[in-house]
Amino acid sequence: ILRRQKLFRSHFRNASLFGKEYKEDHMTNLTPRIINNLGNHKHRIPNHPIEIIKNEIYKYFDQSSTSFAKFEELSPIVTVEQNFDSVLIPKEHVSRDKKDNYYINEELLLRAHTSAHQVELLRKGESSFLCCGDVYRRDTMDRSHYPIFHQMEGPRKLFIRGSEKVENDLKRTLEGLVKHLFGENVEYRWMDEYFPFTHPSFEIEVFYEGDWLEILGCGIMEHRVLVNGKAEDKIGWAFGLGLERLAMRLFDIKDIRLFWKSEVVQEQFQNFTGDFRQFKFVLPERKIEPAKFDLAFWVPEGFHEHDFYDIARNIDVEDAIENVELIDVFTHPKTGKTSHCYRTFYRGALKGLQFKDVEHIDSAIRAALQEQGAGLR
Ligand code: FA5
Ligand code: MG
Repeated sequence: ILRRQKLFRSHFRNASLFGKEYKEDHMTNLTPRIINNLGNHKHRIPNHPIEIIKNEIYKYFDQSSTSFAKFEELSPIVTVEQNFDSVLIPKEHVSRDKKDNYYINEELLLRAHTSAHQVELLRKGESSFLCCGDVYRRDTMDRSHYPIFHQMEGPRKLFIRGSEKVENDLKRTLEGLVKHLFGENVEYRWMDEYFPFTHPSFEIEVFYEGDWLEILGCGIMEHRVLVNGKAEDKIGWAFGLGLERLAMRLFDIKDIRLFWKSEVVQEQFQNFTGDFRQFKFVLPERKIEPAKFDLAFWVPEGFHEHDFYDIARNIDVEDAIENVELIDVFTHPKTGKTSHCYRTFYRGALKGLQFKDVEHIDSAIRAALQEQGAGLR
């Protein structure tokens, strides 16, 4: 296990986050890649598609009779208590797992959702608000997943307890938002969901170019969250949505890496007219197929698929990897050792790659795996 943490810890030791030093421990799993991008968020960059969608959502809520306070500069460094306990996520819940989150140490992590700020804002006496920020999750590697993305949380629109209109208000407001973004004729559906902090809970899916796409989670706030927020005499609802998901659909952005290619994105969105339903992002045509590299190894103890993706992302700072598939898992009948085989697809989001660069990344990934105790096959 000590070996496994080497990659993370050796780099973390000298790192400070926003100029402050933090103690490291057995939970520390931040990588240099993430540390270097901390605070490099997109929701406050003028004409960035994430900022455009954010403003469009603001516009919708600003039309209503209630006024919404806006928060978009809260630090992404939150306590375990904020991210999980304050919103009633049980102590043993899988979503707390180290394989899914970037921990600074056992007390602090990079927020995995903007719901981490619900209780904090309630306690300040806020009642209707929108809270936007960068969130961090260890996850798979493909065209729709990136370890940093943006969420918008809100509004905790509070009513006097006992009001029956809450669920109607939630549905009416969010249906209005969906129509505002996707147009009056949008096809959408309500799905039942589960979140520890809301009950009942729902998701909205939008039918867009042939697919049902989950765009937000929401529900009536659990009483205990309101108690934590010192608003126990109230009742209200909340939602959380992913800005990349919306931007990808609305602007036809087919690869999530493009949000990080600032110059190109900026250049195209400079001509944005404000009519976001007419505007499409134009990707230069690419005829090349991705280059495929397979890598098989005996996994060190406690190794998780997400560890591979994090190692790859840490090395692939220019985002040459389009996606990775775990194509084979096998346990040796005699030794009991487990082997994983990953297929990595290399292709730049914008331009072609040099074969030597790809080989360079591939061998660096191999070296990093070996350093963590993986037995290459
Ligand atoms: C949440 O994060 C809840 N905090 C949402 C919520 C808030 C529910 C308030 C109730 C009340 P979830 O993990 O499903 O839920 O993410 C919410 C939205 O974020 C998703 O609907 C999706 O639009 C977006 N999202 C989630 N994971 C990713 C990802 N890996 N990449 C891009 N967008 C994502
Ligand atoms: Mg969800």
